[in-house]
Amino acid sequence: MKRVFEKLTTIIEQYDEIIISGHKNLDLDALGSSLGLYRIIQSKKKKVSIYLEDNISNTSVFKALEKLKLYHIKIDFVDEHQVKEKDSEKTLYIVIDTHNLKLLDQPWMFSYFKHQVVLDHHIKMVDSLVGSDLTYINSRLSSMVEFVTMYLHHLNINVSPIVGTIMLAGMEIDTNSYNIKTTEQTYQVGAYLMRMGANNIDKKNLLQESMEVYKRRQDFIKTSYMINENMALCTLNDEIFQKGDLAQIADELLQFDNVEAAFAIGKIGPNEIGISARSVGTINVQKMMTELGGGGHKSDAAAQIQNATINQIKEKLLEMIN
Ligand SMILES: [Mn+2]
Repeated sequence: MKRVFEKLTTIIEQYDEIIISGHKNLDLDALGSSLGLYRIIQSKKKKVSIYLEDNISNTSVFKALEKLKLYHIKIDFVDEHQVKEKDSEKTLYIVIDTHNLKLLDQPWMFSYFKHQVVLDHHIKMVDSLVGSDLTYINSRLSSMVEFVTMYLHHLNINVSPIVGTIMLAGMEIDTNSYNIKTTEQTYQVGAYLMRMGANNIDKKNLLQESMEVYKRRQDFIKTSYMINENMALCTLNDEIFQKGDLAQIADELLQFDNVEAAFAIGKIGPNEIGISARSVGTINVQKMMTELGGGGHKSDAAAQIQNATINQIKEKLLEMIN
């Protein structure tokens, strides 16, 4: 990876301003690696900011942002409007932890900037983003935190203990607590972050709830089934959920074999049912959700229905599909 680090350094040095962006539904790996990279760019005396989506749905990320404030770590986070004010020719846009345009919170940003870098560790897709300056996709890495920590190590740059903690937590999430994609290097990176002062109590606190939420989501995913040859459905129980929970389940169902569209239906209020729909792009779910009174995009849509039951919405959906 030494060569990539050197290339990246050369690229960073060419720009006065750089924006880092993770994927939508930002998680701790995307945030942690962005923070590490932020530190590197800052050390090169460049203006740097991290794009942050409007609604943070991930509890761990929310907690991490609170912790940064608590420890007085100043990070320049920017929103969509602030990004629009940046010079699209002179600013470098770095996408980290995804190489899928559809997984960007604001897909327009990618082509808006003339110069881009794409850094990811997910298995390469056919329609992957290509950065004008650099594309580096390495699926042997456990996480983008692993990559950025190796980079920090290469440059001999430190991060603050709380950033180290967030990074360590991000790596733990992506490796499912060092059970998958974990190599000798992953542990070395963990050791390096501990040396920076990463704190296990803070880390546990960041992860605690999210692990429960994760497991709960997995339980529902287990009960999901195919409604025809290319569509999957998950119906939740009688508890009240957040709209974001439904979206995440539908999103996750897309990763399975043959699934081109996925739906999650559940209660989002005492008298309100929510349905979230996702597609890989081949099936127009917006049309379906519009019929249910909702809307969205071709591959990402939802509807909220008052005074209905989960079963009624499920039946409507099945009717529509048949
Ligand atoms: Mn990741």
